[in-house]
Amino acid sequence: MKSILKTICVAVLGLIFSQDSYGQWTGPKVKPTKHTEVKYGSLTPEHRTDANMEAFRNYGLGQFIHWGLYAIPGNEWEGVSARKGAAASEWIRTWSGPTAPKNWKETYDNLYKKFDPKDFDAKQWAKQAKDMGAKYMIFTTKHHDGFALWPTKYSGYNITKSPYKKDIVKEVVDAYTAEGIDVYLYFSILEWNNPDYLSKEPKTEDEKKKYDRFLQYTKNQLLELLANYPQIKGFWFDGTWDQSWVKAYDFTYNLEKELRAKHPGLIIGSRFRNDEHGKRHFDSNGKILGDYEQGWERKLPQEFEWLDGNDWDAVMTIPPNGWGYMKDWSGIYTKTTDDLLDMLMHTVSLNGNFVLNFGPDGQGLMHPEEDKIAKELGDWMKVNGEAVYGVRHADLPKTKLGYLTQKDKNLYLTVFNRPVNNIARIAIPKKATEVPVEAVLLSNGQKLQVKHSDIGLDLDKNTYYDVIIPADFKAERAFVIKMTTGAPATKSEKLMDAKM
Ligand code: JFZ
Repeated sequence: MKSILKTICVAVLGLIFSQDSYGQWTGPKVKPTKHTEVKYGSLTPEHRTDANMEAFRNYGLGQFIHWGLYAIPGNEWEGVSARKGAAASEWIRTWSGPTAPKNWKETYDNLYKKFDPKDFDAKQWAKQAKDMGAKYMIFTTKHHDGFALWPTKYSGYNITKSPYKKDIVKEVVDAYTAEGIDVYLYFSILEWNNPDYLSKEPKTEDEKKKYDRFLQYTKNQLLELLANYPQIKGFWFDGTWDQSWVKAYDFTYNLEKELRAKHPGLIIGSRFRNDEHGKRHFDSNGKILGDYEQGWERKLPQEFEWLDGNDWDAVMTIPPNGWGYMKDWSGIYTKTTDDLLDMLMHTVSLNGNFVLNFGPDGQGLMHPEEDKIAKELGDWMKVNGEAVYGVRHADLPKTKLGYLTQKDKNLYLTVFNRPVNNIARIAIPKKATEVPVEAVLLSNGQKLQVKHSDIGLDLDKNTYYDVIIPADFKAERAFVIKMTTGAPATKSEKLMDAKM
């Protein structure tokens, strides 16, 4: 019986996630063929060109921080791991099954009485992020557990009730802003323990009354965040998939309007709200809702075309899943600095921002492995950041060697797969008017030889430029070849196509 129930649950969850959340982004998006009337569509143009949005486009690398009560258990309780009982470390409140501690939810909901991070130093975090090369950061003001890290007037379940008492959101916003890092606030609509919250569409009078109260509370909190922290650049919304929220499209449309009016230039991703037909992220005509695509979570698009010209961010965990602190990193694959650099370059080469998540512990310290990765990424970015910041997708054939990015007349090849013959061969369309003419290694400034190799493959639309990597050049990680482009000095031969 139990196993049948489990199978049904898994199947239902699978359906929900495959259709609504995952399936939609793991391949090319199919644009609707017939036009649908949409009244509650996007409130902003598809490609905003204001200064804030241009800054967003140029960030390249960001930092996500998931911090809240879940940092105290760190994915375990009294020596028992929650790995088999909860979906992720920040979801530990949902721990169920044979490994779950007795009265666990009650224990969790009382953790705030112990939240007293003695080592928390927002300035230290901000300095680390700066050294890593992050240009923006996203901070969890309130996750699904509903606990607010700022002294909100609209709920008693907030930081002032903890022994720590002080406004953590303010400390974070101030410290990062002082380092020149733009701040975005993560905000979960969904709340697990709010008696006014419900996940299905409110039907009865009582449900409607409660949910209306919940909507008002959400609005109050958001306006409060804007009033308290006017420096923020945007919101990163989450927990917006429940039917209650989906059906409240009239309210959410007006709320977005109000937030934007209160805070000109505000950036909001596609996860905030849906149209009146229940379409999330993209409206019924396939038009993006909000300023950038916010669905690339622990996954990356394979093809540039899939993005349809939209701005986007990819948010990534170091462990396979788990955004909040996890004490124990053993027995799971945790991404290496090289893995993350590959994902970073993959992302920026397709015009996205790569946002790496950190989950500090209950005292406010990063996991030692996170410290190590931040340092290694920073060391790499100091040398190669030019290939990451302010660059665009290069409209050239893909290369197996790594990733191409471009800024004006500079073309960057970040080499992950160094060829055994040390010849980095770049395919350029024969008709191109700009081709690589000069090349240097970003790591040491060494000038590299560039040769035109018109290899003449039948029916090939490309010609080739070879950059010679010095055989004695040693690289511990991916390295960047910076090329300057100019008019081709030699023409590509027009060869006769073979007759068959
Ligand atoms: C959500 C949260 O539930 C999670 O705890 C974390 O904060 C993460 C950043 O966001 O998780 C999601 C949300 C959406 C999808 C997957 C995980 N999705 O659409 O595929």
